[in-house]
Amino acid sequence: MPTPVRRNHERSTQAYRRACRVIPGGVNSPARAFGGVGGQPIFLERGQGPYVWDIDGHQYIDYVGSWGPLILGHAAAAVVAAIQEAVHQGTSFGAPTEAETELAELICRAVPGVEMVRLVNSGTEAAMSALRLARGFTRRHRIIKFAGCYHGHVDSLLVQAGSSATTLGVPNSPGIPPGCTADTICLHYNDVEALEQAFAEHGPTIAAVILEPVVGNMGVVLPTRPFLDAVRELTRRAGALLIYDEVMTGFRLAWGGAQEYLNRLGLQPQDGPDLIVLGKIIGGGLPVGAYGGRADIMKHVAPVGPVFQAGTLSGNPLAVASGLATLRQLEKTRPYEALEKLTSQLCQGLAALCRSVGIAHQMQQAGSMWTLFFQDQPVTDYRTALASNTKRFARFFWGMLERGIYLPCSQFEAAFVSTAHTQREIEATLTAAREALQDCIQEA
Ligand code: KE4
Repeated sequence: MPTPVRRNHERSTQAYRRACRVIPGGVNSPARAFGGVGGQPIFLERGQGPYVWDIDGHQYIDYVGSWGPLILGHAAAAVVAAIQEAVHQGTSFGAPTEAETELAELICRAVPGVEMVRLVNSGTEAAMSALRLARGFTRRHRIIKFAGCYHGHVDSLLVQAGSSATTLGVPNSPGIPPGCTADTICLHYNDVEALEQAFAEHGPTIAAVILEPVVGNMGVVLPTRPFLDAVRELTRRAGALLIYDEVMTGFRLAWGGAQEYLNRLGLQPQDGPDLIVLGKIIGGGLPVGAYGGRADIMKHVAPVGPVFQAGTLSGNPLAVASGLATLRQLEKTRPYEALEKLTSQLCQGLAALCRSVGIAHQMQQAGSMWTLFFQDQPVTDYRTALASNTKRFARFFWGMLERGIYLPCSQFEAAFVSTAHTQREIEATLTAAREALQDCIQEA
């Protein structure tokens, strides 16, 4: 099989060396550091539709989409126009604007269970604020999270991947005092028994359970119905709050996010979460996060209530204009069925190619999110995710990159299809994958 002429990444190499002198690891987020695939990150300089170009002039079909925000593709006309119009009015005032209310109203209209919402600047800030609100509202301290779910770099959530037993959190980063994680219980996703045990032991002290309702951060993993039923029933019974972290899935899986998507699959319990965390797509590529939910809970947030949270640039007009333009386009076009269909074509094609060369694989998809796990068992939690052949993933990643396909640089991430991707990009991706998978066999 022809292996591609290795692309020249000379300018990226120079840029990386220069960046490393002044930025830790040369990147402003470790997710971009290529740690999971080896080598050095390539530096990008332009995006248009489903494509990005690196500083050595190479073009790629992009399945990262800035890690989820760019559901409309790069430099979508409506988004660019909205930002251009807004920027001439000024970038930020530190005062309320009507556009923020319009974005909040749209989110309340779209996301089931959101009666009020507060805009912030990132998914991390939204998750951190939602946890503080849950603790303030319930006057309890304990939080339950699940290994493999990521909610941003919140001190209290950076805990070891728990064993199946109820493991009180141990920080998994220096700089986090043990006290920050002492009230965090880390369980395995889809593990109903461990959840029941945790509530049996700690129920009256649990403020909230937070989870990704469809996981993207260990690769794409779907919940089971019994798991979501247990999460909802146990929190309700114990007087704890249920928080859906939809930073990745909000406006990604459906107009109503994961709740609507899971409902269609018969996986969403009748009663939804009490609070929802949002980010990524609601900023359309500019920094916007949000948390919202029941009005009686949200009214505990300052200045109405005692739970403090603030932010200089929260809801700034530029980011809100970008988010509003994105969501209005999604509301108008409702591209979700078409997105899922195109993504299924890609996923089925990749799975067929793996079968044709005899590579163990698990193709896991939710809407326009997908992960090709290199292993032979379904991935249902962090333990099974970690059983994947990450060396083979790295080989596949580089084989695809050299053939002009830009995938997330980790086996434990979701890839994304945008509304800018067409049949053409899917076919080109499958052509590249046919050769890249052959390389994987030779390198096994
Ligand atoms: P940010 O603070 O990065 O905006 O959002 C944190 C966050 C919260 N919740 C979920 C479900 C998320 O996926 C994220 C961020 N996702 C990662 C990618 N898996 C962002 C990439 C990065 O950290 O650079």
